[in-house]
Amino acid sequence: EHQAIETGTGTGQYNGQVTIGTTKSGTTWAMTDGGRGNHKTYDLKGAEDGTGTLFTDADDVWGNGQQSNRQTAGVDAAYGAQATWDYYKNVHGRSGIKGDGVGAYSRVHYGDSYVNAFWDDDCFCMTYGDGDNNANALTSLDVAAHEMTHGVTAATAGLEYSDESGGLNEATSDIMAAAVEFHVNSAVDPGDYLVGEKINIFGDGKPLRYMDKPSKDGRSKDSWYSGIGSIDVHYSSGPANHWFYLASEGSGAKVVNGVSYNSPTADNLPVTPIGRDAAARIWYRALTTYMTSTTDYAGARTATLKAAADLYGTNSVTYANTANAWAGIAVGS
Ligand code: ASN
Ligand code: ZN
Repeated sequence: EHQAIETGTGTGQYNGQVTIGTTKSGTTWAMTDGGRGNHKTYDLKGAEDGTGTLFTDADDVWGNGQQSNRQTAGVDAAYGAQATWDYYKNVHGRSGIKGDGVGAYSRVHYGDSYVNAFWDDDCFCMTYGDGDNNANALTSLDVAAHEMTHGVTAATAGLEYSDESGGLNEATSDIMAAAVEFHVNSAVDPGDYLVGEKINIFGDGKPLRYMDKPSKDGRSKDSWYSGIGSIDVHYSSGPANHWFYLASEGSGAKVVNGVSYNSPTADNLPVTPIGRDAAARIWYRALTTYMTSTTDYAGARTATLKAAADLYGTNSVTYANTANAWAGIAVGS
């Protein structure tokens, strides 16, 4: 049967009113993004396996901003996948997670009051819980971009999810999530260097992680040290997240989009920023060209310097300040 590529309107819990790519078949629209490799969004209806039910609709107007409307979480997940697809396509020239133009899929309403979201290499899909008391779905833009980026990492460097490579894998997801958020920079979710600031995961409104000073969460590390590979990958990611902040914005106090940051350096020397776009381009090129499954912090430094040399030249100010940002997290000198 003929399928037409359409653009629907939706209202998510976090992204507000957005347009989402849909597909029309007969008189019914489906949450299948025809312009982005047919990426699909499914309703698991509390199940913890399978794909559940593809979201469909009679008028191509989806969700109402309330979590009680089943489509609302679907809108945010679909929008997150769409924004992340567009970011990789428009900024890095990458078409889809594998770079082959083929969409993956998202599943929302996983389990009961499940407070997490995850990427799974086996289904090559993203999954989102509904949060504590099924009140704050884990479907914010940065969380979606984080999970989808796990797919990009799996399809490229393949950073193993343990030891220092595991921290770099996690940081890659946080870094690209921040880049996606800044790229969209919508009034309802302006770009920031916070992770999960909208999902109220602790019940006190605080974000899950901070990139300017990762130790603000009480667990993540600001700088590299010998042995950091033995802590949880969501905390050994701290120094690389901190590298991205330092490279993007520089050390010290700064306000970006109304959020105050204050980033220290390991050696107390100042870091001059290269800018967020250069930092993201360097990280992406390092990930896709030079990092491997066992890359550690020292290897990540080398990979980004090679990437900076490719993109900007070894005599560039950008190259020098890329290295200075690594010194700021006690990697290299
Ligand atoms: N939300 C977590 C993550 O993407 C799930 C996990 O720990 N695997 O890292
Ligand atoms: Zn992750």
